[in-house]
Amino acid sequence: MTIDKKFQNGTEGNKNILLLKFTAFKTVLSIHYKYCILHWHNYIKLCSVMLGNTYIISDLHLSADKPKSFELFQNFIDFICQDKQCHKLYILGDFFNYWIGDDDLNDFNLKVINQLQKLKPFDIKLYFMHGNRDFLIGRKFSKITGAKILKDPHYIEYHNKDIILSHGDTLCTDDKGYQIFRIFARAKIPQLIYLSLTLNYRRKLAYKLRNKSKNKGQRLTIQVDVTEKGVRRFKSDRTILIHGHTHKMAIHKEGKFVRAVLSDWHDEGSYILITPKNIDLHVWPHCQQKKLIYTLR
Ligand SMILES: [Mn+2]
Repeated sequence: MTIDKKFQNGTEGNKNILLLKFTAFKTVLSIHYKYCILHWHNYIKLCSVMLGNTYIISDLHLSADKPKSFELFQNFIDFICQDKQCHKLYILGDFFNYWIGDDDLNDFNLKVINQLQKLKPFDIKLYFMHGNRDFLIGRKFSKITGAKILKDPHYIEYHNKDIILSHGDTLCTDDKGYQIFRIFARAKIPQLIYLSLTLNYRRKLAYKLRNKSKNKGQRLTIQVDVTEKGVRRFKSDRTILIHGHTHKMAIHKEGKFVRAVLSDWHDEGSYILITPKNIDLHVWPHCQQKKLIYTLR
């Protein structure tokens, strides 16, 4: 009898422990579920950054007359395709040296598009932001490459920080002539008028503009930089601003506010790698002396 009672008490106790474990598990599951329902937007955003490696590049200025930049880009695409953790690539504008419309599918542009198409089989999502040279990239390009076109600025949640992505041209507020041109060039009606011109005529116009900016090039790289006024609205202890445009690769720190600037791509380029643990700025191609330039976190 006594043994039976003990045995019964034992199974009763086990049952209670099991019940307790089940209740605890149910509570955790319900809190998790409620969090997902209430904050699903943030939750997905947070998970998406924390799940793998995110690469950010800018200002490649790809064009048929600069084979070196294309070669660097081609090698970079192969490199990120080999990274099994890579799940996102962000291109922050001025990817092409000029883009006169999605209907300009010349041999060089198709070659670049082919490189971007290599990402899909590796499940690498592609995000694209307009620069001041390729703001006419539109739906057709997006459809062919699978790139999602982002608004400038774009926010990514990262641990307890916000990563802000921007091309960087809007931060250069002292470049007043360009800021006025930007408002005009980004308006729908001027764009529709320009895109209604023949491809040949648009090519001629682009050629003229390119020659003009080549002559101004030296002056622009020295004098145009972001201003305090341009950056002020993004400044906070919990933000990391990442941009290109000025081509002045650096990491600027002001208290806890960080501004990372990507270089352009000529003889070498640069990229930012966001992993679940770190944010690093690298030169590309990798070389022993400049293996890792900065770590943000
Ligand atoms: Mn630019």
